Amino acid sequence: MKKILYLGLLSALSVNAQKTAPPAPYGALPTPQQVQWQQMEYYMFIHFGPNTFTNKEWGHGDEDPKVFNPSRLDARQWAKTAKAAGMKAIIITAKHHDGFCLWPSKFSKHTVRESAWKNGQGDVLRELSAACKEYGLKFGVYLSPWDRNHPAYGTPEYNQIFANTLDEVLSSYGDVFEQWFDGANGEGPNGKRHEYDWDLFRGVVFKHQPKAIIFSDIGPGCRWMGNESGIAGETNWSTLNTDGFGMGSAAPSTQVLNTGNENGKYWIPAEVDVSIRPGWFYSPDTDDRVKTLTHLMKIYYSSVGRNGNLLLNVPVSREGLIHPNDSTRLMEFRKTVDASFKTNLALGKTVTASTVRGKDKQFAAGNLLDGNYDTYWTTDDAVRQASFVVDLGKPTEINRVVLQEYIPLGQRVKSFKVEAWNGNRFETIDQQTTIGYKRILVFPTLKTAKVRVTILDANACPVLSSVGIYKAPELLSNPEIARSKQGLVTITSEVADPVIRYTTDGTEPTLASARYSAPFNYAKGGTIKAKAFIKNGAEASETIPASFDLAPANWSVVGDESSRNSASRAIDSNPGTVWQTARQEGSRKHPHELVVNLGESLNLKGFTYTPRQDGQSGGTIYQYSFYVSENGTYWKPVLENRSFANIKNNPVKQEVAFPAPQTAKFIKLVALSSVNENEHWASAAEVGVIVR
Ligand code: FUL
Repeated sequence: MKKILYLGLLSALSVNAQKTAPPAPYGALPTPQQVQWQQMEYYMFIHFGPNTFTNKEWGHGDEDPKVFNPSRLDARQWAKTAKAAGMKAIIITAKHHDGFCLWPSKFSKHTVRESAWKNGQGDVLRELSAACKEYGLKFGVYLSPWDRNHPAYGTPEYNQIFANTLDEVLSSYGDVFEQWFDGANGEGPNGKRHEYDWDLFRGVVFKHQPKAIIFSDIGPGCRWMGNESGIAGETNWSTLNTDGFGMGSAAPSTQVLNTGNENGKYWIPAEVDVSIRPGWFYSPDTDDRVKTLTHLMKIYYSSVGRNGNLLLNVPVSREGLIHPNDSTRLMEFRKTVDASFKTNLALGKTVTASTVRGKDKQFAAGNLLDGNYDTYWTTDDAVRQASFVVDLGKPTEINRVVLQEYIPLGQRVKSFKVEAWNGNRFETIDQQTTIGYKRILVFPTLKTAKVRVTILDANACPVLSSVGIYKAPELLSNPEIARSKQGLVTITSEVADPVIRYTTDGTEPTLASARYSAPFNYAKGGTIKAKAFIKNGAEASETIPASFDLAPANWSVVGDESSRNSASRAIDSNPGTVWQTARQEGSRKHPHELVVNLGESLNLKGFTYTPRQDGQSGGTIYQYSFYVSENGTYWKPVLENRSFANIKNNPVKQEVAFPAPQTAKFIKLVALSSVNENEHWASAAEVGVIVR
C-alpha cells in the first residue's frame, strides 16, 4: 500500500517537473526562410524597361534599345520612397518579356549597354542593389524566361543561355531575397515557343542564393495567387499540391492558386502582385489613374489580411523616378495602415481561454498578447474546438480583429468565428475559414466590452500566436461617376447627406467648385473630378477622376443576327453587360467581328476595348485587327494582327492609338483569337473610340 502511494506521488511529481511537450507540427511546413519572408508582409515591385518609353505592356523585343534613356534615374529615390512607404524590399524587372536587360549582360545584345542611357555605361541593378543596402531593404529580381528578343529563343541552346543570365545576375549584386519567375510563355522572334528547363534554372538560383525564395505559379518558395487585381482567396491555405503541375498553362487553375489546397503536399504561400496603376509599366496616360487610397486599403485587407504577402508595383517613370502621384498615394496608404493598427485595444486586458494545453502556463492565452510571435496559445492534441475571450473592461468601439497562427507548426485552422458581447450574450460579428500567418477581419464599428474568438474546426489542435483588436479610422466612401450611353453623367455617393463638388478642367474640386445636384450632359467627354464633403468641408472623400471620350449616343451595331448577338451591349456605356458572339462550330474558331455605325463621320485617333468585367475571361480578345470605313462597304485596315498584351491576367480597358488619325463613319473590330486556347467566340464589355 505504502509503495503504491509512493509511486503515485513520484509520477505526479515528474509530471510537474517535466514541461508539457509542444504540439507536433502538422502537415507541410515552412522553411525558416519562408517564415521570415512571410513576416516581411509588404514590398515593392518595379516594372521598368523599354516599355516605359514606348507605352507598351509587353514589348516585342524589336524596340530600339536607344529608347531606354531615363533623364534623371535615381535608384536612391526609389529605395527612399519604398522605405518611407513601410516596405521591406524591392523586386525589379531585370529582364521582362522584351528581353532587354537592365544590366550589361554578357549573354545578350539587347541591354543598357546598347541604350542611350549614360552612354551605355549604366547598370540599373548595380544602382538599385546599392540603394537597397543603403536604406536597409532587401533586393529581389524578376527575370522572364520568355524572351521575344533573344535569337536563340525556341532552340535548345536558350535554356543554357537563360541559366547563364541568371547566374550572372545572382552572383553579381549581393544577396537576392526573392527570384521572381514569370510563367508567361509566348512566341519568340520567329513565332517560336520554348520548353523551359526549370530544374536547371532553380539549380542556378540555389547555387548562388541558397536562401532565396523562388516565386512562380507553383513556387517552390511562394506562389502566384491567380489574379493581378490584388485579391487572395478568403480561404487561403499556404499549402499546395504541385506534383504533376508546371508553370503557365500547366499550373493548377487560378481558382486553386487563389485558395491553395487544404492539406497540400508543399508549403507554398501566396504572394499578391498588383500594380498601383492600371498597367504594370509607367505611362503618362495613367498619371491620373493611380489607385485610390480606398482601393489600396481594400487590397491590403485582401492580401496581408488574407494570409498573403503584398507585392505592390510602383512603375518608374521615363525620368527614372517614382512619380509624385504614386509616392503621395504610397505615403497616404502607409499613414492609414499605421493609424488603423496603432493601438491594440486588447493589450493589457485579460484574456481567458476555454482550455489550455496540459493546463500548462507556457501555452496560456496570455501568449496571444505578449507581442512575441514565437509564443502561442494552444490546446491538448485532441481538441478541435476551443475559444478565448478578451475582456476589454468597458464598452469599447472596435472594427478590426487580427489573428495569427504560429506557422512553424503548420497551418491548422479550418474555420473560426468572432463574436461581440452585447450586454446579454455573444453575437457573431463574422465567421470565416482559414487564418494562416495573418487574418484581418474588417467590420462596421461596434461597441462591446468583450470579444470571443472560437476556433470551430481545425486539422490539428489550434496554435495561435496573437490577437489584435482595433478601431481603425473610417474613410469617407468615395463618390462614383458614371455616364450613360446618351452622355448624361451621374455622380453618386454612399455617404449620408454629402455635398458633392466637381470640376471639368482637371483641377482639384474644392468647396467652391460646382455642386452636383442632377445628371448633366457630358456627351463630348473630358475629365471630371469629384469629391464628397460633409460637415461643411470638415471631412471629405478622396478626389475621384473619370475620363470619358465621345459618348456612343448615336451609335448602332451593324450586321446579321449571329454576329450581332447582343452586340449593342458593347456600346451601351455599361461595363457590367457583356457582348458575346455565338460559338463558331467545327474547326473554324475565328474571326468574330463587331461593326459599329457611328452615325456621323468622325476624326478618329484610336479605339478602346474594355474586356468583360464579370471575373470571367471567356471570349476576351487577344489578337485582333481594326478597320474603318466611310460607307460601311469599303474597309480600310488600320491595325492588323495586333494583340492586347497581358489582357488575360490584367483585364483592364485597353486604349489603342492609330498610327495616324482616320476619318470614318464605321468601325470594325475583328477578333482573331481569344485569350483562352480553343475558344470559339469573342466578347467585350465596351468598345469605344478616341476622338479627343
Ligand atoms: C505577368 C506579365 O506578363 C506582366 O507583364 C507582368 O510582368 C506581371 C507581373 O506578370 O505574367
